[in-house]
Formats: sequence, C-alpha cells, structure tokens
Amino acid sequence: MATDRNRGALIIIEGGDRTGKSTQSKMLVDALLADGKQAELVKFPDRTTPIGKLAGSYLQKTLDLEDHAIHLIFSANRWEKVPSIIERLENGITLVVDRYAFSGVAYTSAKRGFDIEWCKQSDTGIPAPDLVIYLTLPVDQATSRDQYGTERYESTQFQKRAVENFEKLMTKNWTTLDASQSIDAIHQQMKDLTTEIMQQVGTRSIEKLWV
Ligand code: 2DT
Ligand code: MG
Repeated sequence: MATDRNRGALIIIEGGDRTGKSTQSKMLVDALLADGKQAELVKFPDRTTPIGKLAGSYLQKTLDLEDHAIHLIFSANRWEKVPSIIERLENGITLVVDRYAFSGVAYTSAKRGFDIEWCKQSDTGIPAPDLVIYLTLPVDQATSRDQYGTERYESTQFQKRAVENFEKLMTKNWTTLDASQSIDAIHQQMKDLTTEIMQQVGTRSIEKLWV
C-alpha cells in the first residue's frame, strides 16, 4: 500500500432484525457515491458464495446444521471475503457492511450453551472496523414494523437475547443511533459520522478485530 494514499474506511452497520440496517446501508453508499467518493456495499451473510449458500439454506430451514458448525460457516463466509475487503480498503474504497462478526457472536451466543468468548474466536483477526453504527429499537417495536418471516431466529424471544449480546460487544468505536427516528434523520447522522471517519482513517493501518 502506498503510504501517501488514503485508504477507505470500514464502516459496519449492526442491530437486530427490522432496525433498518439494509435500507440505511444502501442509502449511505448511494450518498457517498453521489458525493464523488469511492464506496461499496458489503452484506453478511453473503448468500451467493458456496459457503454463503449453506448459511442461506440453514436460515431458510432447508438445511439443519449443528450449532457450532453453522457458527463456523458464518465466520468462514467472512474470512473468504477478507482478501477483497483489505484490497478495496487499500485502494481507497470505503466499505459499508450490513452485519459483521458482531451479528455472528450476538446470534450464536443467544443459543443455550454458547459463551461470548468461544463465539469470538473464529472471527478473531478479521479486519477491525473503523466505526460501528448500531441501530437500536425496542424488540417489540421492531416486531410490529413488519411481521417476522419464517427464517430461523425470527422470533421475539431470540431477538431479545441477541440484542442483549450486542450490547456486551460495544466498544468505544461504536455509535448507537435511535432507529425509531425518520429514515432521513438516521441517514443524515450516518452520513455525517461516516464522512468524519473517512477523513480520520488517512493512511492508518487496518487493525485486526479482537486481537
Ligand atoms: P439477514 O436477514 O440480515 O440476511 O440476516 N446471522 C448473521 C448469524 O447468525 N450469524 C452471522 O454471522 C450473520 C452475519 C442474523 C440473516 C440472519 O443471520 C443471522 C440474521
Ligand atoms: Mg433477516
């Protein structure tokens, strides 16, 4: 990586189901592009790869997998993207990532018998985010936004446990936004936060998560 060239920022969007992550992630990338910035959207799980297809089938309940095994599949789905994530960041492209290892840990550790430390192991060392934007909404409100579908984990009880786990993973580079605000108000705050971080990352090296 040329030392005089600014890298892109790694921005993660996290939160429980129905908090607006996907809507906001897309809006953010579009706004950055409209400003002439280099930006791309990344989504986990990426259900298009061979590994991601296993995760997709598991979520759609056409495939049953042992709980540790599916956790490792979600992690592997991130690891397979690490080279292209690093390459794009080094080439000055900011990545807006809709779910990341925090979802991996928060959802698996909502299952009985899983502790957070075990869940973090398999994602330890993937690129660390420059910023995590965490969208919060009381689970009951999220549920009433739209009926839950039939995918795995789409139940109020499970979501409540996952949300509690997200809160255990928060560090100082997380910013919490109230997802009950209007779409435009949230978008504006996300845009401001992202623009600021993009200016700050400069030539700083990409850190490793949980190392
Ligand atoms: P979407 O509805 O956003 O596609 O999410 N999940 C996700 C995990 O259990 N582990 C992971 O590592 C990731 C990224 C959260 C699909 C569901 O998959 C869960 C919701
Ligand atoms: Mg979903």
